[in-house]
Amino acid sequence: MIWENKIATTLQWTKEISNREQKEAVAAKIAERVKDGDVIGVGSGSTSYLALLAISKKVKEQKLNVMAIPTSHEVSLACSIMGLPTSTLLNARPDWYFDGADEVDPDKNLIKGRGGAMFAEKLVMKSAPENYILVDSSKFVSFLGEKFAAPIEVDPRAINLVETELAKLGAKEVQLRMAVAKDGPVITETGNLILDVRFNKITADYEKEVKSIPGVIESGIFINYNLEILTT
Ligand code: ABF
Repeated sequence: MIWENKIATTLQWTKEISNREQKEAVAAKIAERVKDGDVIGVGSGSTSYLALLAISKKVKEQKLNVMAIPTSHEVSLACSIMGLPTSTLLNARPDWYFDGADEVDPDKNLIKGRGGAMFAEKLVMKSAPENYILVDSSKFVSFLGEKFAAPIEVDPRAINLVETELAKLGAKEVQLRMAVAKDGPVITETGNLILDVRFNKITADYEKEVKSIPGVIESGIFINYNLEILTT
């Protein structure tokens, strides 16, 4: 029953995907890269979900032996529903990783974390020798922070300290991310809170300074990662 509900929820969610045609075209491109024996890190979000659908279809049709390393419980569940075996970074190393993004700047730096999974996404991305970021045309910006706030995962005990330190760094706006039902804050899979932070323009220095505040677990600012952007 739980499984049936989850599948129904997932199907409902996929009906609402923005720029779906573009995302499906990029998903098809990444599926072409899959080969027998691959261990693949799997990011979160709707583009990753469509990519996972395309990959699992190819895996079934060609009877390939592929292992996924998911970046969230939701992705683990999606892999399970699609019949893809999963592992973790403790037991396997990804040959390559794919994921979506919220913003991509001209130097291929990213803002990610709308789904709150940026900590696991960074872990898997950093562990993989090849990374592919799948984006539709709406994701390109001239500087990071142009459209989106930067998400920062924070230990709940540090929330006041981090907010004070962010203000010193020049944050324009800091918002505690709330659950969709607005009945409480979003709690990440590792039991932390998320602050969505607006700066005028996000730089590499901000990424380092934010990370150095005690209590910050990780940010959704991805600077200088070894990655390839796949788009339509
Ligand atoms: C995840 O998916 C997040 O890091 C990023 O915020 C988001 C992109 O979502 P979508 O593909 O639905 O636009 O990877």
